Parts: sequence; structure tokens; C-alpha cells
Amino acid sequence: MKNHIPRIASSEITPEGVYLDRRQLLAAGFATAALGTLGASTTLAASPPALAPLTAARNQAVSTSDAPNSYEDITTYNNYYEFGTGKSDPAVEARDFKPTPWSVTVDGEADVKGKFTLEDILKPQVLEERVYRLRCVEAWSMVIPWTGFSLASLLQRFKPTSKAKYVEFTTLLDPKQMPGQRDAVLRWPYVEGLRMDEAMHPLAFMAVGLYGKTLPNQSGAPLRLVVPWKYGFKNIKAIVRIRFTEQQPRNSWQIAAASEYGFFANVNPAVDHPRWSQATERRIGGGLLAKRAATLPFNGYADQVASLYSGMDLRRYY
Ligand SMILES: Nc1nc2c(c(=O)[nH]1)N[C@H]1C(S)=C(S)[C@@H](COP(=O)(O)O)O[C@H]1N2
Ligand SMILES: [Mo]
Repeated sequence: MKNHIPRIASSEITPEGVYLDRRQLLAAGFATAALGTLGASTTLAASPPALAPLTAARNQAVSTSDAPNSYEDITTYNNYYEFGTGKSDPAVEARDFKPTPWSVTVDGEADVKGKFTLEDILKPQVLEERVYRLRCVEAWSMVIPWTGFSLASLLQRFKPTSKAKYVEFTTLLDPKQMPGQRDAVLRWPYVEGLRMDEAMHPLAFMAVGLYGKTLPNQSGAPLRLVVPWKYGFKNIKAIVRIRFTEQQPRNSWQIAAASEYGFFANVNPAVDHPRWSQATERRIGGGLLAKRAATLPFNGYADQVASLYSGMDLRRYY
């Protein structure tokens, strides 16, 4: 596949985070818009939109040394039900999705509320790269080099009030662009949530890029959550709303099947899904004969996050 992006060695030697260059974003927007009008060209129409580079230093302290999956694996094996339920559907069905212009509405228990453009959101952020493991509830895993910024650095700007106990995220609702939303496979729009202390944890991340480039549509462009110690479904894509709440939000998978998917969704090899074991996982890209690996508590991030749940019965709060 033409889009296999080689690892950018400069990210290892850049001494510190680089402020996002506004021109990078504009370039991304223009690239997408230009493709729309030049769609008559067969080569262009057949290729995904050109994705602008996003330069950022790797945060080695939080990055895994596991080998990252290939760009091709990461962008052709996706769960994104707005674009179909098959793993290879989103790469095809999300091709014409428009992630620019974009804005995010912030409301609920916060002092700073309103509608913010993606540029507003990105302007003060120092982008960094983090290589995180992702463990899907379906018992497969990947290793993904994201570019983005800490979720806490974004949420603090909205000055959540003392009543804000949770934060809820919502994906765009647009059945015209998202054909999967014409089917009732889930209740739309897709909703996810975190407890405030989880959201403020330094590992919680907002991604705008992948492999040193702007996020491709199937990966959740232009803005998606990455919470590496939780099952993949918490990592909500194409976020248009952030709401601070006193009550625990009801997330889409819990609404769909509460006995199978909980609110916390912490990766836990000791608590099986009612229909399959969570004890092991298959690393995507390892080939069919590759050995399954043991799934680790909190997906291997227990040292950093287990204390968030001390005293909680994780069989009950799955
Ligand atoms: N809006 C939205 N976000 C979503 C999903 C979805 O169907 N819709 N699927 C989730 C699931 S089940 C997983 S495993 C991850 C997959 O992220 P990836 O495709 O970037 O690997 O996205 C999550 N975020
Ligand atoms: Mo998943």
C-alpha cells in the first residue's frame, strides 16, 4: 500500500515538543478540500486524501518498546461502526468523510463553555508522540504511535467545577457522511465517558495524528481519545462534544449490552467477557501462527493506573 509511512527518525532527536504549526492544519484542510474538487482525476479519487505531516518529539517515558504495528495494519483493521462493522470497512467507507472544518462543543459542569474550533483547541498544545498498546475487548491488540496531547491539558482549560465528577464525549452524528448510522447497530451518536480522575491521569491522551501524520479518517479524524489501560471501545473517534457531568454517563456499548460492556472497561485478564476469555490476546500483524500473548492487568499500565481503582471491586465495576 502506497501509504506505508516510514518511521520518522527526527522525532527521536527533536529535543522538545514542537508547537503545532497553524499552517500544518490549514494544509491538511486544503488538501482535503482540494481533493473534493479535483475528484475527477482517477488517481486522486482512488487514493485517500493527502495527510499533512505533524512533527512531534516522542515521549519515551510513557512509550512502550513493543514494535509498532505497520501503518497499513493500523489503518485497515479498524472498529468504527459509523463506517460499517467489518474491520476493513472504515478504510473504504470513511474515505470521503470531511474532518475539516471541525468544532467541539464544551458544556455541563465547567466555567468555560462554548463552541471551539479545532484550531482553538490545538493552538496552545505541545504535540508529542506516544507509542501505546491498544487492547480491544475482542481480544486482539496493536501497538500504535499516536501524535497528540494529554487530555488533562485540554480539560483544564475549561475549568471544570467541583460538581464535575465525569466527562462525557460524543462522536459526530451525520448519517449522510456516516453510512453506519443508518443502521441501528448501536444507539447513535456514539458516546463514551471517563471519571474525572481517569480523564486527568497523565496517560489519558487526545490524538490528532498517527505515524507522524494527520489522523486518517478511519482512525478517528480529526480528534480521538486514547486511554491505553482500557478496552479499545473507550477510545472514541471524531469527537464533537465534551460534557462535564455529575452523573456517570451511559456509554454506547453499555447501552447496547450492559451485561457485556461496562462503564470502566479496564483491561482485566481475570474478568472474562460473558462469551469469551480475556486472559490472552492476538497481536495483529503477527500472522495466523503467532502465539497468543497473556493479557496484562490494565493492559500493562497497572503501575501507573491501578491506584485509581483501589478499594473498587473490579468484577462488579467492569
Ligand atoms: N465513534 C466510534 N469510536 C470508536 C468505535 C466506534 O465504533 N465508533 N469503536 C471503538 C473500538 S471497539 C475500538 S477497538 C477502537 C479502535 O480504534 P482504531 O480503529 O483506531 O484501532 O475505536 C473505538 N472508538
Ligand atoms: Mo474494540
